[in-house]
Amino acid sequence: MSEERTSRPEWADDGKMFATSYVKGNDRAHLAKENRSIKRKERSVEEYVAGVLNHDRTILAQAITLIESNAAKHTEKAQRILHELLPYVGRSIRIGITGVPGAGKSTFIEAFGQFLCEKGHRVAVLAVDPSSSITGGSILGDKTRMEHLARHPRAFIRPSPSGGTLGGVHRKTRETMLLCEAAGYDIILVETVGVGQSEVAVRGMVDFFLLLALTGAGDELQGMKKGMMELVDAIVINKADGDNKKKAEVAKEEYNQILHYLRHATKGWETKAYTCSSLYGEGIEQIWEVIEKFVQTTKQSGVFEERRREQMKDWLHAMIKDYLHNRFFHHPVVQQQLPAIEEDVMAGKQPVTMAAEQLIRLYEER
Ligand SMILES: Nc1nc2c(ncn2[C@@H]2O[C@H](COP(=O)(O)OP(=O)(O)OP(=O)(O)O)[C@@H](O)[C@H]2O)c(=O)[nH]1
Ligand SMILES: [Mg+2]
Repeated sequence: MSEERTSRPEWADDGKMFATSYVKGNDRAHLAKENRSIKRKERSVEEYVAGVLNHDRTILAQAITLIESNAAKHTEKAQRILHELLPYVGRSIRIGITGVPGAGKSTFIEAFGQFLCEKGHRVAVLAVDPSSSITGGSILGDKTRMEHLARHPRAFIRPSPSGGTLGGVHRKTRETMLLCEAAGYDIILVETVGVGQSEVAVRGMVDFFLLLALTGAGDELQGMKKGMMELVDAIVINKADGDNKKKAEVAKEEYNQILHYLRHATKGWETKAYTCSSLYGEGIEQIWEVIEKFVQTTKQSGVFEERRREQMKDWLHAMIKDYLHNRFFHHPVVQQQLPAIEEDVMAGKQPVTMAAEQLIRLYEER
């Protein structure tokens, strides 16, 4: 065999959904095929925009791939697409879901997502998984856990973008969210695993933030940071079924007692605890009622709009910081001088502030 290299098959969407690969055969045949595939994928900005607005899931997925690409050529095109779609974004309820590994996030989203689809909503599920930016990530496990939802014609599931910095992952998720809205998804669910940094980021991109918790709350409550509870709009004790049902009710009361003394995440909204069983679909409807009430209340008070406006401003600032950070650390002068200055600082030969100022001056003078 002349070619042993393997690559992903054409039909593997953006190459993240399937773990399949094939061995290239006859050289010329595969070259022709690749050319065709590139041509096929090289859509114009207009084609992407029209496709997304027409709810074409294949084109939506391809547009997201452009957003996720780190190639300058793709970024530029993606930004033009986003610009065209701006008038069509924002008409959704954005819901963040967090919880420790095993809390049942995927199971909850499977049940909640199906419930919403059956009510006539169109649901997009996105994930912010900080680990996937390091390990490359895989939604394979989640795809099987969200088996039914993944097949639902009104649902769209997209794994966490892999590769790049945490800031990059957040930007991509936000922009993907906007694309999904333009494609008619009126409920956006953003899942994140509970590890601090990402929760703050997800709070910054959603309207309603939900924490899935477990019983055995005694320990968990102790370990759970007050900061976390002040970040969310509802705490849902999951797995309230079987032997666990009573314990879940007790945990709910305990949480409510503590919540009473904490600051609420959203002005004019009291964060409370609830129970549900994602596995058996119990309590799912009530959670939707809570969210509807939240949207109604905050829209009436203006808090809903105000938060979204603030989020846009924060996003802008975060982007600028990210950009400057990258420019600075990739600058040849900084790269050349930094090691020595680091050494000086670590050896106590130079105060940190002075060292920082010196480096920044070098960078600005370049
Ligand atoms: N009894 C019961 N089990 C549940 C419930 N929800 C989830 N589980 C189980 O808990 C385990 C973990 O659920 P997942 O949905 O994978 O949890 P997760 O939070 O997505 O976990 P990570 O993706 O690892 O962060 C699975 O074995 C589920 O079947 C529930 O309501 N009741
Ligand atoms: Mg999961």
